[in-house]
Amino acid sequence: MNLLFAKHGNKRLNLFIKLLLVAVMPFVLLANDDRPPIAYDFLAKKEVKSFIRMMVEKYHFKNSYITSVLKKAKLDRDTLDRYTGRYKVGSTNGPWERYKAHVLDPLSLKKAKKFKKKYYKTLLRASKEYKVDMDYIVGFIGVESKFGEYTGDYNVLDALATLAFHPNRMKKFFKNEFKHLFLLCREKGYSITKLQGSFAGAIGCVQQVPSVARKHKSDFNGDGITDPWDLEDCIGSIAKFMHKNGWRKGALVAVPAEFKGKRYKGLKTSHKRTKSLATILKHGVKPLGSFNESKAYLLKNRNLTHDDIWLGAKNFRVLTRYNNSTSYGMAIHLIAQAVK
Ligand SMILES: [Ca+2]
Repeated sequence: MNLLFAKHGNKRLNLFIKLLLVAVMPFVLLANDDRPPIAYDFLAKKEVKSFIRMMVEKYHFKNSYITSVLKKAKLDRDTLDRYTGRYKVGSTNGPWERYKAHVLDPLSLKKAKKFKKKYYKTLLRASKEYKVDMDYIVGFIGVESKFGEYTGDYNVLDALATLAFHPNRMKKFFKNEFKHLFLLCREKGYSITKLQGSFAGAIGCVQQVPSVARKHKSDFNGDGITDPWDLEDCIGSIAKFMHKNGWRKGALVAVPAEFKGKRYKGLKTSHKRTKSLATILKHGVKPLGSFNESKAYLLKNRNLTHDDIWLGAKNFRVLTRYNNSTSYGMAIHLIAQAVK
C-alpha cells in the first residue's frame, strides 16, 4: 500500500504548510476533502453479523462488546473514496517530482540528519543487533511519518470499519485488518474507539496497520512497552523487519543508470522481478556506478518530462516489501544517501 500521500495530507497540517503544498502538491489538497465521518448502521449488514459471530467463536470476544463498538463506528467517506477509484492513492503513476518534493526536499533531509544525530546510539545498537544499515532505518521513518511528525489523525475504527464493509478494491485486506484491530486493542489495552492513524488504519511512526503492529512490534527502548508511537521502538521495529526480510548489511541497494532519450521504452521495469544484468545492458541501460550483482531490478521513476532509470540490488526489494512501490523504495534509498 502506498500510504505516503494520505499520511501527510492529514487534517493536522497547519495553514502555512497547506499553502506551501498548494504550490508543489495540489494533489494533497485535492485528496483531502475533510468531510467528517457520519453515523452509519453497520449492524444492519449481514456480513457484519457474521464478522461478530466469527470474533466471538474464534477469538472469544463478548458479542455485546463487539456490537457496542460497531454501534459507535462511523462511515468515513473520504477514506472510502481513496479505494474506490476516485483518487488512486495506491498508484505509482504520479510524477516522481511530487514524491521528491514531499520527502526529499531540503527541510525533510535536514530533519533526517537531525534525527540520525539524535538517535545515533539507538540506530547503532539496532544496526548491530539486526545486521542492517542504520541510514535505511532513518529513511523508513522519514518516509513513513517524517520522524514521528505525521502519524495520522483519522479515527482508525471508522476508517477500518468503512473499508472492511463497503465495496472497494482492498476490502478483503481491510476486513482482516479490522479483525487485527480488535486483537491489537485487546492485547495493548488501547481504547478502540479513540485510536488515531492514517486513513487506511495505519498507526505510529512507521505506519503499521494492525496486523503489522502485532507482527513487527519492538520494545527497543526497554521500558516494557511495545509502543508504535515511540521512535526508539520504531527503530527496533524497522530494523527487525529489514533483518527478517533478508537485508544484507553493507551490500548494494541501487545504482543510477543512463539511457538514450527522455523516456525509457526498452524492457519492462519492475521492483518485483529481477532481470540478468547482461539482458539489461543489452537493452540500452548503462549503470553509472559499479553494480556487483548478476541480477537486477530495473527501476523507473517517471518524471513529468523524462524517466529516471535505476538498477536495484537484492536489498532494494526489502524496502518495497514494506510498501509495494518503486518510488517508495527509491525515496528511502535517497534519504539514506543524504544522511550517510
Ligand atoms: Ca518501548
